Amino acid sequence: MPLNNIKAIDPELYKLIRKEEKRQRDQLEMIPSENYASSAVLEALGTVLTNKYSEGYAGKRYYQGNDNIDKIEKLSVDRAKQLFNVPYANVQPHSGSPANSAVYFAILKPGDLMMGLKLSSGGHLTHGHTDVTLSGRFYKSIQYQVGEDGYLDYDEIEKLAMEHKPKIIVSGTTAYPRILDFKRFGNIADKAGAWHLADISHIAGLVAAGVHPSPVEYAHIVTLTTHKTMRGPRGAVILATDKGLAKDQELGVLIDKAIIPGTQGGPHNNTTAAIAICFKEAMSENFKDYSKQVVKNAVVLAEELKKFGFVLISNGTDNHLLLIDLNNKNIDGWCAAWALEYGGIVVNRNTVPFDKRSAFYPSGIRLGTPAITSRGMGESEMKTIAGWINEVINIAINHLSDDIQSDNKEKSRKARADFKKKIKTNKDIKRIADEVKIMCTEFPAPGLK
Ligand code: DSN
Repeated sequence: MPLNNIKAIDPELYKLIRKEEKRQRDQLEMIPSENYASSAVLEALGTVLTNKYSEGYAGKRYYQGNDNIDKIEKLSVDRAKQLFNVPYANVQPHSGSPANSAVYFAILKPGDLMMGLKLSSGGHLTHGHTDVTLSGRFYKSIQYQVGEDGYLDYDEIEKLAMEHKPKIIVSGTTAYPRILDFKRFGNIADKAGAWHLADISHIAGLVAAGVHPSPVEYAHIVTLTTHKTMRGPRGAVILATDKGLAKDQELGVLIDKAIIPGTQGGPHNNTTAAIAICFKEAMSENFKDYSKQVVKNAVVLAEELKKFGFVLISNGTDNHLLLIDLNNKNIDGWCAAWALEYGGIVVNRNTVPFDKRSAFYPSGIRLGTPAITSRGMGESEMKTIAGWINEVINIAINHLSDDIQSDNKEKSRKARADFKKKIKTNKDIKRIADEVKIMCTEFPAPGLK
């Protein structure tokens, strides 16, 4: 992108944006919730649509001058309905957390009981995590977790649901590498008399492409973000299904009202347009092939990492992500993630189920294939990447000191700073970062070409 005006007005910011572009170009983006939006999506985000206020919905706005915005929002809504085969869509949520909050606002009362997957088992903050979150503070919450094998235990979920009779059951994950049985979740919700919200933010692209089973037949409401496997702009969508409208024919009205005036003001119209583009792109054969490759790549990466002795939660993956439990390697996720970043491989540290460490210094790392697959990388690159990950972690292990795990916070902080310094300047880590860069040059990223 030219960015000539930014360069003229704000050279300091211009440099930072160019640096971030370079980072995204030269490194392997392996955070599973990230991706490269297409040039068309990026263009839509930078249009004059950002100038307009449009509180309300098409044909019923509180501001004048919305004829064009009405048509754009309608296009986006119609494409959402077509892509996911649902009768209702709201494309205005500013992102995933506001989308979930709006759903709760639409159908729950403060103090109602909700049920979702525990954060440390791969759930999300908005799925009822403790009272540090809105969902955990304004609603009562019970949480289910994965079993020792890393898989969801549906009998246990059913037992919990029947015992507590929550008003809503959320099926949805942010760090779960296996197929979700939405049919079983739907049956459990029906039996318990609960609403079933499927939060498919992570797997939305795989669902749209038919690579992961769709929850639409079994959930009343579906939420998704548009920037992860969907490969669109940073945004979110709420869908109501036929099953949801059968439970309450006013469901669409409740959700509309929960967005505005309930929890948001004006929609971000530039994002709405970019979502319309993203959904158009997702209807292509190309996107289906891409999504299949995302999963193939994740499976190969998992198998290769296992050969190096890495322990994967649930022993592998069915989707776009892997969760590595580093306990057997005696390195925590913080040290591993920093070492990998210096080696040009960007992942995020993550708790693993039943983690004994904190969320800030957890036992695992989470990595995924959506962004690197958008660059066109395939199985052979996954093998190379697994080799680099193994090499980096081994180098990192050789530079750990006992003080890193000290209970003395100051000692630990200093030891971690020393570790980072040593790893950053390590010649083998630098060599790997250079090798990564060469591979990245061979696979230009969409939107950065
Ligand atoms: N932050 C997202 C993720 O990385 O999974 C969830 O909101």
